[in-house]
Amino acid sequence: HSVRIVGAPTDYGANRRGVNMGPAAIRYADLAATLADLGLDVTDSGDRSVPRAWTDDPARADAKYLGAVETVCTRLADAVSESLTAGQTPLVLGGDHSVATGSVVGTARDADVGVLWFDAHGDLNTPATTPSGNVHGMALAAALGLGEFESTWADAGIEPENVALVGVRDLDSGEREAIRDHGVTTYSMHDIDRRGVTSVVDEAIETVGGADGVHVSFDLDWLDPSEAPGVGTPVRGGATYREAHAALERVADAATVRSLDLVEVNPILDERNRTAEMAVGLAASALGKRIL
Ligand code: DIR
Ligand code: MN
Ligand code: MN
Ligand code: MN
Repeated sequence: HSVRIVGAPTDYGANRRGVNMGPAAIRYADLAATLADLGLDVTDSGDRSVPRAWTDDPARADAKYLGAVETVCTRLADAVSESLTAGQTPLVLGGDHSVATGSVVGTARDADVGVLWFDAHGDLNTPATTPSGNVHGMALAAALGLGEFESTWADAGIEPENVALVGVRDLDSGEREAIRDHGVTTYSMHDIDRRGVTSVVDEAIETVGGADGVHVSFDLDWLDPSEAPGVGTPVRGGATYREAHAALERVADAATVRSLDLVEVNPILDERNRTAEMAVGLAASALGKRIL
């Protein structure tokens, strides 16, 4: 089994500078060696180039740096698709979560895929509903072609019934409406409390389908901030270390992981790179590491 690391060092989708250093931090946490120890054949394709947009032009308060985000996503979609054509599972390192629109577009090209979105947040805002103007809070809406994203990404090939949000605990009112209106399967932390994470993940996998496998988009802020402090928008009450590993071990067992994002690691906000180290351990679980 082969894996291709694909860096996407951008922070245009987030209000916190520093998340663009996420790919470097995750590499320094020994990603490649850790995966090679599992017997995986690992290639690192380096980082996608990111435009140098020091000013947002044309400035849009309701979708900051949208042009730069779309450029990165277009490049990333091609890199993800090329990796799959070469028989290598793309492992995308963010960068803020806006890059996931590119990952989903690339992985769903000429394929039937389900999407599992592990996040404290819904990432279902559009420019019309966003409270922040940050495009990382719109990444899933963009991949679904909702609102004004109909004109950019509507042909991504992902429908709401192919998507499950897992473990959300901070939704904006426009996101609740999007979930209701489009029927996006959503499991909150409350569901995980009641049913246990493996039962929730099993159901999510069944729900999203995907004859060609699932795309796993993993925002490190899904974890509790006590486990993963190096993120821009921490929310209390997140997954424990063990819940996160159990979730991804279950994904590795019960689904085919076609592609994987690890996003929102911000080394400036981190403690001695522990959030990047967490990301590396979780990548190993998602790609087949077993305790025995
Ligand atoms: C918030 C935060 N819902 C927004 N979203 C984040 O700005 O749209 N997503 N942080 O990961
Ligand atoms: Mn996110
Ligand atoms: Mn998030
Ligand atoms: Mn498709």
